[in-house]
Amino acid sequence: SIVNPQLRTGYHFHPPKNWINDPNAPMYYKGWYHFFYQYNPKGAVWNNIVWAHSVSRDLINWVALPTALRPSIPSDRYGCWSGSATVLPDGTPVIMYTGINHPDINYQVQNVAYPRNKSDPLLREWVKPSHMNPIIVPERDINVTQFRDPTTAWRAAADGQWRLLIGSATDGGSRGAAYVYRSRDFRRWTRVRRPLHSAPATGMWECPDFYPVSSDDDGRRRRVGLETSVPSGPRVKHVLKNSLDLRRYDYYTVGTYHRRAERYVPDDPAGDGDGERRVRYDYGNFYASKTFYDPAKRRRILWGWANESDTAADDVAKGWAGIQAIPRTVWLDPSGKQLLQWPIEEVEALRGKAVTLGKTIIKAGHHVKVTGIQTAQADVEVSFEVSPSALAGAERLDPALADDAERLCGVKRADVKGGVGPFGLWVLASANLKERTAVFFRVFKAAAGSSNKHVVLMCTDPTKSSLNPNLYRPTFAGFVDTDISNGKISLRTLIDRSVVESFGAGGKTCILSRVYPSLAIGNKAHLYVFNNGRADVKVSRLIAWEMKKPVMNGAKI
Ligand code: DQQ
Repeated sequence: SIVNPQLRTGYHFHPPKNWINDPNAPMYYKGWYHFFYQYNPKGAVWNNIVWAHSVSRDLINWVALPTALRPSIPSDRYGCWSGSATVLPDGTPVIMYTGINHPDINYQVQNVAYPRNKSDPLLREWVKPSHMNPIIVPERDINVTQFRDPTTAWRAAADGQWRLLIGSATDGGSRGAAYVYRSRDFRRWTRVRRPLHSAPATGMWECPDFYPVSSDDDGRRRRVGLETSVPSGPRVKHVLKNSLDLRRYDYYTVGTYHRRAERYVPDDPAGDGDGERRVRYDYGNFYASKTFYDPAKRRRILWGWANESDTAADDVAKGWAGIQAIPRTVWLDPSGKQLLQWPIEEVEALRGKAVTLGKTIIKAGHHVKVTGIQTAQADVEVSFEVSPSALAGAERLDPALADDAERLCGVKRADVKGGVGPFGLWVLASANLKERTAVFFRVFKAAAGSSNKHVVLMCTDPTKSSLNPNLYRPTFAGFVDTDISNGKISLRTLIDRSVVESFGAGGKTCILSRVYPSLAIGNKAHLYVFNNGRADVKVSRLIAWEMKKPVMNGAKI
């Protein structure tokens, strides 16, 4: 294997070995966080899919439980695919998931599973009542191979009916769609003929997610998440997320849920289109995500899967593939246009030894090493400042690239000198700097007539992350919808051996990237602040913490 075993992540969720993909049915039950995920018990490639199950008190330390769902009934004999949990008003948690019932084609139906023993807070055993399953089958107008991934259900107080979404596609598979199913008793489900929402040329919508959000706090500056059944209203919007199989990215829009019409209308219709206005949870490696409402801390938490960027042969050789991103609290940005995301506060319990950098000018073309801690596993928070007058030296934005952050970053990589930026971090860097992953901002002059005077690009450039060949090393990028006229912008990066997970401008733009250094491993991994622009950049404050290792699914109960 070209991938060193020491690159196995530490504090990002993972099982001891084998393949993992989508997060499934996250929920809070009797004091425990439950997490299920798509898992291959027999190897490090996608196959033999079952639901693995882990529990945690804090979303950081995890204990593995026995497999929750494995093929066992005619309607899931060939696979237990993704699904979600709903906690019924009497406290019963129900899982609904997609079963494959055919050996040759991925014929999809939905099944339910109930805990054998509701008084077991660990919910160790799940039963699939035979008189109920399959609970939903595709009707004649639905493509049976594009009908999967039921969401958590919500219930409208007005009529007492449950609703959930199932991902699909119409128009011969080209038009992505999310169908609403309704039920009075959580047993008999009927489809609302017109989808809740659909969009042309987006292909199959995998793993839809649909939930209310607000930007309110609890009066003590804590963001409040909303339970899934809260309706759209004056201070409440809805988010619809779909995982586009065609692109392998998770896109969402913010809009309004019209319950009576059973329709969702995005505020910005262009958000559904193909252009720049499409927003993503993460502009890097992050897919098939799912949120849940945490009643214990009144917040909404986002889980997302990050796969590997090495080769399948490497995955087999190293025996593992796939991790989950750090769970993120999500809430509505006060602009109402997008979400903000931040690592759950519990991550901070892993912070150990710290180093800080006070006010430091990083001169044009210079870099500064952050020393005193190991940084192969670290949490780094940094605030940058560019003098407002220096912003005049920002580069012009090539109109041909103005809509396409990813292409822009592909052209303007970390090593391409700029006006204001590129500035940011080199992480997982070798002592000779032959290996380094750059996470950075780059400021451009906005086109005349734009609302802000500047356009801010956030980018992760892994092209120099490893001397090893055969790695997938795409540059990842997103625009940051922020007004930088005061010159200030912040960055937080979680480093975990082969993960670089970054949150720009307080969680406006996020990028997760997988890298596999050959030199920058363990104590040989270093951290720098760099500035490859013509304007000086001030670090007003940088703190980096070493991260401790949590309990990660090592022992089974
Ligand atoms: N993964 C599951 C499907 C889902 C896809 C199968 C998304 O249910 O559509 O492992 O990654």
